[in-house]
Amino acid sequence: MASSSFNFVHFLIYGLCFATLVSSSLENELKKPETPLGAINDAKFSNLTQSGKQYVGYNLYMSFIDFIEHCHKLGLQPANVLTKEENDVLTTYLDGNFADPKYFWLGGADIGREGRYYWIASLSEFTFTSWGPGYPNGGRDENCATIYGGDGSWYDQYCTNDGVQPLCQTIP
Ligand SMILES: *[C@@H]1O[C@H](CO)[C@@H](O)[C@H](O)[C@H]1NC(C)=O
Ligand SMILES: [Ca+2]
Repeated sequence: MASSSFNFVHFLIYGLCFATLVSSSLENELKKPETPLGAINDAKFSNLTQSGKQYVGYNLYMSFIDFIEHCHKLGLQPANVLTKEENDVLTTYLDGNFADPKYFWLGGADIGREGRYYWIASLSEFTFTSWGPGYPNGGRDENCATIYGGDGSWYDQYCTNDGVQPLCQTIP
């Protein structure tokens, strides 16, 4: 009698310890420190634009939705290009620091409103553009914008294409 209640008390104590261990390791899992800004893959940043932001591209390949979340998780924004000066800074950076084919996602899409591209981070419509001749031309099939780092021209692309590199920016 004494022995079985002793065992029961042990059972309770072990159970409580186990539950505490599990819950504290779950808590550690949730409290993972945030990744420092852009700090993966030895990321190198572009020069500053006049508006005070820097672009950062990665030698990774992913779909548009994964790209948007990639930048967001790093505390950055998907890249937007608001002026010719920004496109020039960006193109110099991409051309000088990445190997071909260097197609990068821009943070813009015409999902939901065919033909009207907007920047994901601000929801504002494209004003400056640098579309390649004849682009965008993919209609309702191609709804996400890319930039070719070799010359700074833009192309619409299938948003699900997972062979495009992510391009983020610091928040100016
Ligand atoms: C910064 O600008 C200079 C002058 O245009 C250029 O030579 C250099 O490659 C740029 N640096 C980066 C990281 O793009
Ligand atoms: Ca489209």
